[in-house]
Amino acid sequence: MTIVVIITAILIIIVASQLLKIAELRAKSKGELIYEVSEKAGKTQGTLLLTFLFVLMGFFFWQMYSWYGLRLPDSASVHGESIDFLSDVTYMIITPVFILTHIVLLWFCYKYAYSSKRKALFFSHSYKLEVIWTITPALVLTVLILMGLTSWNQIMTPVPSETDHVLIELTGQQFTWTARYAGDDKKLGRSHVTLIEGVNATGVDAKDENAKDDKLVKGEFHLPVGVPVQFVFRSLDAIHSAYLPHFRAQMNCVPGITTQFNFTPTITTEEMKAKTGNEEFNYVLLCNKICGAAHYNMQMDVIVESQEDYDKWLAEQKTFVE
Ligand SMILES: [Cu+2]
Repeated sequence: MTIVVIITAILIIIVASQLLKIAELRAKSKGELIYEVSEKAGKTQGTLLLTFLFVLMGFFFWQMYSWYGLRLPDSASVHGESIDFLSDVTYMIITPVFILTHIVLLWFCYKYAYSSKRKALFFSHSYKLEVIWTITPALVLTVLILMGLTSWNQIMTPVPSETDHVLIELTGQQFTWTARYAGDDKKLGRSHVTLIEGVNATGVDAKDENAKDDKLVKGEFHLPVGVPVQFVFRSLDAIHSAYLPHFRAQMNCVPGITTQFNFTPTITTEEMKAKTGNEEFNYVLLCNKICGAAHYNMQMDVIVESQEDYDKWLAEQKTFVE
């Protein structure tokens, strides 16, 4: 069947090109100039491009209007505000540029469509113009990239160990997440894939002193509001990506190495429910790397709550070694 379709397509192309040749020969024999663009053809193309401008702009504004409400709610982390600010600034710059350049591009196609009454201006180059359109985007991009790098450095610097913080390891595997809390010693015990056995699904070394008070959690994990959370990421199989959209955080989980990220939650789950007017609202940890058949279902709920509620919840969780 596939071969028949391919052969048919090839035959159609051959027939079309032969028909075109016949038309050219016919025109030539009548003394017509075959490669000359007629004024009518130019006008038609110009009108089509102008129509496309209206369709494009119509669709652009329509999607801005109808999909605006689908954006994420306000950032629920400290650094997320600077990411949102960067995103807003970028959109404020590129949106007018997009609209203006497309209006000019497509309007000119219509306005200056070929006319035998007009001669095109020969214009080889202008240093002044070249300098303007090189320097302007370069300056804008430099400012945007410098702003981005500053935010990136703030975000990626690990929380200093002397600062009061929560240390959590997130391990991804097809198709589930496991969270491990460092416990009272604030240190995660050693872990290795070769130690995976039975309930020890992430390969924590039970003999390591630091592992004794570690707590493994599935399904949902809790965070105290206003306290920096240092995350360490691992993967047991494919590459996964820990994505916490409401906190504007994402980091790849790569087998064989650990990666890290930290953020400070600013809004509790209850406050966010009130803010969004959605009683069902829940922060989520998702996998954002297509890692296999059940990738879409690889998620964990995140509960942000007061320090007291968090302490109470954590106390109820069992330590790794009992
Ligand atoms: Cu995954």
